[in-house]
Amino acid sequence: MIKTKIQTIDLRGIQPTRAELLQRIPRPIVNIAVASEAAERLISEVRLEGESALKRHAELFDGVRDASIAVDASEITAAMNGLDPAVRAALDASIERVRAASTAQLPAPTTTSFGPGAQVHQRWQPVERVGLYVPGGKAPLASSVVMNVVPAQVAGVPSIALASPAQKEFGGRVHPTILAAAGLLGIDEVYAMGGASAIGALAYGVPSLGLLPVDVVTGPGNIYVAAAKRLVRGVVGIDSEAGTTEILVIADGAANPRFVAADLISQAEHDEAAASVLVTDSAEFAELVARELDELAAVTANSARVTEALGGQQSAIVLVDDMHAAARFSNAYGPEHLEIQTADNEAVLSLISTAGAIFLGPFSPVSLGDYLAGSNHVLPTGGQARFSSGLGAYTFLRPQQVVEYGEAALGDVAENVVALSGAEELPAHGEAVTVRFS
Ligand code: HSO
Ligand code: ZN
Repeated sequence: MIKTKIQTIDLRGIQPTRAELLQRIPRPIVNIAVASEAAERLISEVRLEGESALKRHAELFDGVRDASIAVDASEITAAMNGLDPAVRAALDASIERVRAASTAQLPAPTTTSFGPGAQVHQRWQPVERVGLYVPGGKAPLASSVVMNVVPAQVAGVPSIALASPAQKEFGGRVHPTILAAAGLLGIDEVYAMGGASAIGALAYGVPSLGLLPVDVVTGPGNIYVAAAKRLVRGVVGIDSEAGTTEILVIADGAANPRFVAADLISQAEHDEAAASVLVTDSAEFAELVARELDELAAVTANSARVTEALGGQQSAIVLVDDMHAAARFSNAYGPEHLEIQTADNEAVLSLISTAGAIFLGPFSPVSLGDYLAGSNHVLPTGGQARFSSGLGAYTFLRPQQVVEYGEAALGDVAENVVALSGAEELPAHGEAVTVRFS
C-alpha cells in the first residue's frame, strides 16, 4: 500500500509568536521570478506579433500546430449539443446558485447629506470589458467558467471575452465542456489561447483577431498565468492570485476522520504542489486521519498526484494545544479554503480572521463550494487572503463618488475652502469658489 508520508508539525506546549508561526507554516517553494521572466517575454511577443505569436506559443506549450485562435460560434453550439445531460443539469444548478449569491453581493448606492443641498453620493459602476481566463492544464475546469462569468454578468459588465488553452486531445480546440459552459452563459467571444500569452492578449488586444483590450483580467492559473497577471497589472485590473489550491482543516476529536481525509484528498487531486493541511488538538484524531489518508490515497483515481501532494513539504498535520492555537495558525496561514469541523464550529469561526472561503461543519466540504454551493471558487492562495478576497460581483464594480452642492451649501463652506487653499499656497483653488459669490 502507498504510504502518504504526510509530515507532522508539533506545536504543542509552545506559544509561537506570529513571526515564528509564519516560519513554521508549510508552503511550497514558488519561484515567481523565473516565471516572471518567461511571462514577460511571451507577453512582449504577443504585443509585437499578435496572432502569429499566439500560434507559435500554442505549438510550443500546448503541442497544437497552426492553432486557430478565435473560436467559432458553431463550435460553441456543437459543444452545448454534445453536453452530457447530467453535466448540463449540474452546470445549470451551479449557475443558478452562483448567480443568486453573487446578486446578494451587489452593493447599494449611498447618499451622505451634510444639510440641504450638500450631498455626496456613491454609485457602483461595472467595468466595460473583462477577460476571463479558464485553465486547461491537468483538468478542464468547466466550473471555473461559471465562477468567472456569473459575477461579471451580475455586476453588469457589458463585454466579456473568455480565453482557455487549445487542447491537443480535442483537435487543438478549447475543451468542449468549457465551451458548453460558456454557451450556457451566453458567452460568444472565446479564444483558444493559454498561459501568459493569453493574459497578454487580453490585456493588450490582438487587432487581427478583433480582440479588443479588456479592462480587467480575472481567473485562476498556474505560476506563469499568475506572473503574467502581475505584469499587466496597472494596464488592466486583476483579481487576487488564485494559484495552486490549498485546504486547511481545523478539526477536533469530534470530527469524522474519513470526511476530513476525503476533503484533504479532494484538493490534493488538483496538483502535485497542492497543499493539504490538518490542524488539530487531538493526536489520536491526527492518527486516524493519517490512516484514512493512506487508505484513500491508495485507491483514488489520481493516486500518484495525491500521494505526491500529501507527501510534499507544503502539506502537513499540525498538532496544537487547543482551538485558539488552531485559529492562530490558520490566520497566519490564510488558507484559500478553510474547513472547520469541531464540536463548536461557531466558536472557532469567531476566532478566524483570514481565509479565502470558510466551510462550516461536516456537510460543507470544499468540493461542494468548488461546484455549486453558490459561493465562488476563484479564491486567493499563497496567503493573499490577508489582503484580498475571492472573486465576486464587486471584483467588476468600481465605486464612484458624485458630489452635488447647491449655492447656499457651497457658500456655507466657502471660507474653509479659501483657508485650506491659502495654507497650501494654491489660492486659485479658493478663487474658484469665491468667484461664484462676487
Ligand atoms: N478547488 C479549485 C476549484 C475547482 N475544483 C474547480 C474543481 N474544479 C480551486 O478553488
Ligand atoms: Zn477543487
